[in-house]
This record gives sequence, structure tokens and C-alpha cells, in this order.
Amino acid sequence: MTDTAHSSSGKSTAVNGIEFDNTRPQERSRTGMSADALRRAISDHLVYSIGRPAAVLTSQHYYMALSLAVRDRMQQRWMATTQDWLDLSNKVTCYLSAEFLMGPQLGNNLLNLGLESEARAALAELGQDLDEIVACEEEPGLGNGGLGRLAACYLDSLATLERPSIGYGIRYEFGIFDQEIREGWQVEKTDNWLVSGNPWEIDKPDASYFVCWGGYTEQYQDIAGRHRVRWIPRRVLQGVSYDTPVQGYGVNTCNTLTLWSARSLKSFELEAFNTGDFYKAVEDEVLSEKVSKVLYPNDEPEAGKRLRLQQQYFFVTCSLQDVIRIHTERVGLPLSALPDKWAIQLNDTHPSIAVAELMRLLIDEHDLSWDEAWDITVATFGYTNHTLLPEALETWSLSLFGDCLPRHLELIYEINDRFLDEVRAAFPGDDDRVRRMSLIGEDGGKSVRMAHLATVGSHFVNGVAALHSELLKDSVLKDFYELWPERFGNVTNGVTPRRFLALSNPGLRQLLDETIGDGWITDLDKLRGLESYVDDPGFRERWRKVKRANKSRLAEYVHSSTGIELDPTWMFDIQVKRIHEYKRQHLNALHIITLYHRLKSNPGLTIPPRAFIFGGKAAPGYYLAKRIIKLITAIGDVVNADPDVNRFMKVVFLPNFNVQNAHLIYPAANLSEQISTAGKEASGTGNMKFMMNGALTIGTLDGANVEIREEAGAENFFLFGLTEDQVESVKSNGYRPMDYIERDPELAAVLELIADGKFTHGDTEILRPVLDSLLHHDPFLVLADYRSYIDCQERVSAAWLDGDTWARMSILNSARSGKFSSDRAIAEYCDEIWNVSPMNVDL
Ligand code: 26Q
Repeated sequence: MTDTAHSSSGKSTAVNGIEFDNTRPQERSRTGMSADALRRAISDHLVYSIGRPAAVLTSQHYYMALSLAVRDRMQQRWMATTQDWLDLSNKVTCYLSAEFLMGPQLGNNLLNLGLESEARAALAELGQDLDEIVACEEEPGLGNGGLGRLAACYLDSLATLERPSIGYGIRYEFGIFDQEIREGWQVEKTDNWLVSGNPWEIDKPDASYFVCWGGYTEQYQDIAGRHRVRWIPRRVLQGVSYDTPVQGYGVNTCNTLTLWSARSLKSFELEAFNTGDFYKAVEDEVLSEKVSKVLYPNDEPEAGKRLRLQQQYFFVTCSLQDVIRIHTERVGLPLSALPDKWAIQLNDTHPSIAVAELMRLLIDEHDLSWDEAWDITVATFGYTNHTLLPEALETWSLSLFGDCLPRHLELIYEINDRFLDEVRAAFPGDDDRVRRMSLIGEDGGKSVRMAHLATVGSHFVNGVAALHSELLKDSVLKDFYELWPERFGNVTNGVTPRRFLALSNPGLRQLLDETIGDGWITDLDKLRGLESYVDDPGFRERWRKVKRANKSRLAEYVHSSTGIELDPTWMFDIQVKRIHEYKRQHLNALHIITLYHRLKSNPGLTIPPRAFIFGGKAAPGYYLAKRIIKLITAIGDVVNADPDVNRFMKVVFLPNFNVQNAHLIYPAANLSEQISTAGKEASGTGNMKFMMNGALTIGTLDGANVEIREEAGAENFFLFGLTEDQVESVKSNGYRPMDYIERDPELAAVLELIADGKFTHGDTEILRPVLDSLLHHDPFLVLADYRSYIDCQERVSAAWLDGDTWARMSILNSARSGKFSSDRAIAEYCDEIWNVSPMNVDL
């Protein structure tokens, strides 16, 4: 029995000697939602968690104390959510992703809990400013870009839509590198995001799993006389979980992000592992904490392949073991019911080893038959593809794969044999098709094709924008579509309006709230209500004022981080995204040089002034991407210093584009650059963030641009460039860049300026690789789209001159961006793929 004692004040209770705060819920230091309770909570944490005397407290300490106080306020919701889905046997989504680019947590959690003004007031009483404290956060940059940020947006929507879910990933000690720009070049710095501590995570050392690696397999007969296989690893390590709460907006639902961290085993811990011959074969004290050390950049050629495979297997096996443990031990269901209780989504092929791993766990560790195991596997997994670029489709050489994961290679052979029998039965005599569809590629040395494994092992495959999903069925997965047309579909990406509107654009948020009410924040289609105000001059004026203020805010940031001064009355023309040839930042650069050239050769010329703003990281080993950064900064150096032109244009490369500064960038844009070669950008999500915040798009018919244009109306979108069909036909007829140069003297002059070293102090070598790529090996047809782009930019400038028309188009873009909420996307996943329904959490 509990021993309960009331303290004399009547305000606390002791149970088993532990003191509980008995004040009214609104007032409790741990849970109270009033400004006063929050103030007391911060003070408590400053003493009991931070432990520093008042005299030495810094903003960082206040950040920690407030964050812990906020986490306390999620704790009950978090535990209640987990308890409810264990009790109520709701179906749960598991989002397996090698990347979760969560961004700063404090501001977002305050928003979702409805605690912003309370936190501001509480800090004010303590002499602190909320914005300054929020800015102290070192964001967890555990992703490269779009795919990782998408995973984070989806967690926000899952929680807000009250869908039980777990995100599973890797707790990289070092996330995406920090980018500095020195003398115009990118310099990479280690991202040490954990140095000052992470107040959001709770480590759960009791939730840990063994991870085997390397070695060989043995066949044996079990006591029932059945033929079995066991894996004798060369090494074993351990994955321990760190959980972070994911609070839904305006609801009690608080889901979990579980990130795995690698730990080497101490020899005494291996005893738990000591079955049969196992122990002998395992090296003692294998060191392997390096597995979760660092996030790999995409577009990185070959380097560190083995470790990357180990990372993927590491987080996948920990996650699947966790699911099976919860399913069998906590919920108490048989494994045959796995697909009724869990929907596991593969975020690209990075976690696709899960198909073989679930088979191994079910067959080798849980004694299921092949057929039972296979039915469960296919019914449980779904696969989202994020790329059509053939060079980005993951493969692993057979020798590497077999050396690291010998048992999985056997299982993949068996999956493949059975699968190819199915192909032969459906397409008798079509040997070429069998070769094309095999899980094992034969071209250029044998390899395991992870996209094929993911497709064969999932009951549903989707692309991330309508065009992309169509192209998938027509290109890289065509044969699979012909075999299983019913397994293919589309879910167009979305982004969370909480972070990318409400949190990052407070000015617009207030205007929206006052104009159409605050329902838009969870039902973004409500923005349509703005359409009735487009012709209201008063409203248009307020709209423009908000944009102007956001531009001043960004200009300040630009000034502090680059020293460049921008005039907020100019058009802000922005391209932020990873630097890649297919995204064509160099096409944008050619436009800037074109304007420069026009101004220099026609002294009387005036043009509507623009600030060209770029941001984005290049993979450290992506040579040409780094030269493209140099091209942009070099143009900036010349343009910004030249009084003939800097009255009309400035060029900025903002260092270290990340989620935190993205909050300042999207709301300040007038023009959003979405200029990838048609057919190359699977979806894009930055395009959606810009649109919501009222930027107009200049773009090709690529990825989600197609749908953005459909929603906005063609008249509110600046379209240029070849279509995907045309791109293919130019290529098949042999793309000859010189043809475009010969026909276009202006283009020739622009390239000439680069070649002559105009932007590089006469040095003709630095930017030669960029020119060489444009002229001799450019799969992305930059010069083929040049004229169309330049002409389109003329239309942009003309539209900008009429401020009223521009404001009208800006409002309409925002008003019609509802489709691009991640709430819509997640509802589609839940209804059409996962069969996961809302679960109301009562406290
Ligand atoms: C692969 C192997 C080794 C190391 C790294 C990688 C790797 C890591 C990350 C490969 C790719 C990525 C990320 C891809 C990505 O972000 N794709 C983008 O996904 C977005 C969300 O669907 C889309 O909007 C973009 O169009 C797509 O480019």
C-alpha cells in the first residue's frame, strides 16, 4: 500500500516518500499552463536542473530551463498518448527514415502547446526576452534537405491529426555540416549540436537492442527437426534509444521520435547473447560507437559506403526489434497480427534493408514459416520513392553486402527466386524483363538493387508529386507497375503550416487571424477565404506591409551574416535548396550576369531593382556544386561593388541555410526560384513554403510545381522551359549546347564574361569547370532553357512594376496553397495506405 501524507501547507503530497505538488493543475510548477506557473517552473529548473547561481546565468541557461519546463508540460500528454495506443489496440504508423530534419524545437513546442504568450510573459518577469532565448537553440540538423524535412513535417501532422505514430531514425552525433563561406568558397565545419546538451530527448537505456554485423551463417536442425539458419556475426553492438516528444497542435496527442545511438558492448553484456556457439565467434569488446557518429551528405561519391550500410541496418534492426517487442510483449498480440497493428513506411530506400530484416526476425528468431513471414512483411511495409535520377538509386555491391550482412543476402536471393518465378509466370519467355526486374543487378559488377527490394517487399509504392508518380510508373519502376498496377499511387508532398506559416511569419499569422479567423492553422484550405479580399485596397495594403516587414527582418539578418545591405523595397528573388546541377542555380546565375551585361552595355538603362538571394549546401565531395557556389559569390563581389549596377541589383549568398534561418527566408520572398530541369525534381517542398508565404513562383513544369501552378492558376505563375517530354526528345536527338550559343548573342556574351575572368579578377581557370559542364557535359540542359528563362524573367519584372497586380497575385498564391499542407498529405497516407485512424487522447 502507498503511504500518503499531507504536508502542513496542504499543497504537496508524499507517496512512498516522493513529494507531489497538489496545487490546482493550472498552477503546478511541472504542468501549470499559466504564465505564473511557467515562471516558477523556469526558476525551479534554473536551480534544480541547471544549478547555477543567479549571477552567472546566461541566455543559454534560460533556454535550457524554459525548454525543460516546456518538456515537462508535454510529459503527461506524451505518456497518455503512448499508454492509449498500447491499451486501445489502435493501428500505429512507424515512419522509418535515415533523416529527421526537425529544426529548432522550443518555438514550435510553445506554439503547439498554446504557450507562446505565457512563455513571453514568464520570461519578461525574469528580465529575459523570449525571442532572444529561442534563438539560443542549436538545431538538430539530422538531415540533408527535402527528404529529412518532409519526415519532420509529417511527424507534426501525424500528431496534430491525432494519429498514433513513431518516427524511427538515427541520433547522429554530428548532423549536416555547418557551412561557412570564405573568400567565396564553401568551408565545412563539424556540427556539434549536442555540446551544450539537448533538453528535448530522454534516453531510455532499458530500450536497447543488439545489432549483429559481418560473419557467416550456419545451417542446423532445430529440436523439431526443422531446417534452420543461424547467423554467426563477426561483431555485435548495441543500439540505445533516445526519445523526443512530438506535440500536436491544439491537441493532447504527443507522439514519439525514437532515435538510435550506437554503443559498444562490454564483455559482461555479451553473456545475454550466449547461445550455442555464438559467444565464441563474437569478438570481445567490439568498438562501434562510430556507427551513429555522423550523417552522410547525399551526392557523396562512394566514400564510406560500408559505414553507411551499417547505419542503415543499425537503425532498421533496432526499430523492427522495438516494434516486435511492443507488439508481442506490451500489446500481447501474435506476430500474424503485425500488419493490423503497424504500418511501416520506408522513407526512400535508405531503410529498405527492413524487408530482409523483418523476414530474418520472423523466420530465424520467431520461428515463422517463409510464407507466413512474407505475407506479414508485404502487408506491413509501404515504400515512398523520392528520386528518378538513376545515379541516386541505391545499390550495394554483392561482395560488400555479403560481407556485412551474410544472412540478409541469402534471404534476398530467396526473395528474388520466388519473385522472378512470379515474373516468369506473368510474362512467359520474357527473359529480358526478368533480368531488368531482378533484385540483383548485373551491370558493372553484381549489386543489390534496393529500390527493387523495397518495391517487392511493400504492398504500396508512391511517388511524391503527381508528375513524379507518373514518371515512376513510366521509367524506373515501369516493369513493376506492369506486374502490379494496383500497388502504385501518388501522395503529393506537403509542409506543416504550423512551422512554416504560424511560427515563422507572425505578421501574416496575425493578419490571417484577423481576416479569416484562426481555423487555417489546422485546415489550410480555409486560406481560400482570402480570395474575397484580393480587390480590397485596405487589405492589400496590410498584406504588403507584412511582406515589407519580413523583408526588413531578413535584410537585417543578411547584413549581420554577410555585411551586405539590402533595400527592403526591392524585389527579393530567392533560391534556397541544396546546390545541385539539376536544380540549376547556375541558370539563375546566368540571368544575373545577363542583367549585369545589359546595364554595363547600356548606361542609360534602368530595371526594377532586385536582390538575388541564394542559400544551400553543396555535398563536400561534389566538385561542380562547390564551383557553382563560387560562381555566385564571385558575381556578387563584382555586382555589389559596382556603382553602375548596384543601384539595380545585389547578389547575396547566405551561408549555412538551415531550418532556423529558413524561418526568416521564406516569409521575405517575393519571387521563388523553382527552376530544375523538368523531370528531375521529384517534388520540391521549398516551393510550397514560398507559396504559402505569398511568393510568386518562376518555375518549370517539374515536381510539385505542376500542381502549384494548377492551384494558383496559370496566370499567377511564371512558367518557362522545356517540358519533361521535350527534355527527353532534345536529349535523344543529341543535345548540342553550341547551337543555342550560336543563335543567341546575348548568351554568348554572358558566357564570354565568365570565360574572360570578369568575376574572378582575370583568372580564367576558377570557373572553367562550370563552363565546361554547360558546354560539354550537361545532362540538365541549362543552355536549352536559357532564353525561355530570361524572357520569363522579363515578364516577372514587368509584373513587379505594378504593385497592385503583384499584391493580388501574391494573395492568391497564399489563398490557394491549402493543398500543400502536410495535413492533407498525411490524411491521404493514413486513409489510403496505412489505414490509421485518429485516436483522441484524454488526460
Ligand atoms: C544516399 C546514400 C548514401 C548517402 C546519402 C544518401 C542520400 C541521403 C539523402 C540520398 C538522398 C538523400 C535525400 C534526398 C532528398 O532529399 N530528396 C528530395 O526529397 C524531397 C521530399 O520528397 C523532394 O521534395 C525532393 O524533390 C527530393 O529531391
